[in-house]
Amino acid sequence: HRQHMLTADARAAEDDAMRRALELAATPGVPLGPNPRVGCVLLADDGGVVAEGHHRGAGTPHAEADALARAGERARGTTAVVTLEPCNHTGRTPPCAAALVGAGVRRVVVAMPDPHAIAAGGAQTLRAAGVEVEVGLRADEARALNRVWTFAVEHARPFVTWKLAATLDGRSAAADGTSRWVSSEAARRDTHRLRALADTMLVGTGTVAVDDPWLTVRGADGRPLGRQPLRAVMGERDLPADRRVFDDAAPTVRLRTRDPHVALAELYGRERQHVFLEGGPTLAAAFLRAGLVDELVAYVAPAFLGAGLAAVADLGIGTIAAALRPTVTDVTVLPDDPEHNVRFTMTPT
Ligand code: AOF
Ligand code: ZN
Repeated sequence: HRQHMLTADARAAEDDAMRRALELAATPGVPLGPNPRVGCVLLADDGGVVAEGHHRGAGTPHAEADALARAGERARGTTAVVTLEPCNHTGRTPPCAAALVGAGVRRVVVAMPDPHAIAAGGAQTLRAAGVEVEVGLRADEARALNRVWTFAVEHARPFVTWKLAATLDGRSAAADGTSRWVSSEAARRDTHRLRALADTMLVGTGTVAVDDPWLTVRGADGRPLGRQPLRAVMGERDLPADRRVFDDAAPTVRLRTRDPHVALAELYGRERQHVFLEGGPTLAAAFLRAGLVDELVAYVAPAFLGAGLAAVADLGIGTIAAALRPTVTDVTVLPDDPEHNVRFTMTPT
């Protein structure tokens, strides 16, 4: 297909529109998952904005459909600038590629291709209908915007964040099993902020038996806040029904397996995309050994126990050269924390 020669002005207008579409996609309040965040801007020939749209969560119109509805007849002859390749499938809503063709859109500029096999193929459908398509404008920003969704779809499993809290000697609980106050209040607040970004809390049966955590997202007053992530308890051992994870503050599933691959496959089947792994040491070691930790968040408290439970169980490492050394992407001394806890954010290498 012959592409129009774009003038420098037209190119600049499309780039501005893509920046705006990324901004629209990130509109606060749009629920995270299972759908990606997507934005769309329709441009007239003179570079003026005809309409804007964005996606507002699973089951609601896609960004393109939202923009087309706002534009009405004025969509004819426009250039659609979209952060994700228009979908080609009938899912919870009709296919956007066909809608763009039907509305008479002349050109489509896309940031990133759709990694979702069932939805992909929109660019091809558009080209076959005579619409010009360009893919790749600000692709990195679009991927970053939907970092977790993109990862989950590309790997057909949820992204896994392992969170640990430990003393300077790497202990997560004292010899008597008490672990509540290893990290500071500031660190625990920060943990709740991160929990709220995930859609699943994952722990082993051991943690439920011993620590009896709620695994809910709570505010400063200790009350559960807003949308609660799914609680998943992995392992074969039976648990007493009176454990806190079985209360009605949030849904809970049992994953009766010891294999992290199997557990993640089951969670992906339930449209889970971001697992927050919160313990204990056996489960953490199993995920690390399986290469199924994608991000590590470690809260380190300036305290010593000298005995007690290690943050992670045996990894089969016998010599210093074999140490696991994740890449540190951020180190923060938690602000306003009289206990000076430090948060490391890391990615495995
Ligand atoms: C969205 N919003 O703006 C675009 C999406 O079954 P559905 O209708 O919920 O479709 C979900 C898929 O559609 C999604 O995973 C992605 O591949 C594609 N495009 N999805 O939720 C949008 N453009
Ligand atoms: Zn769509």
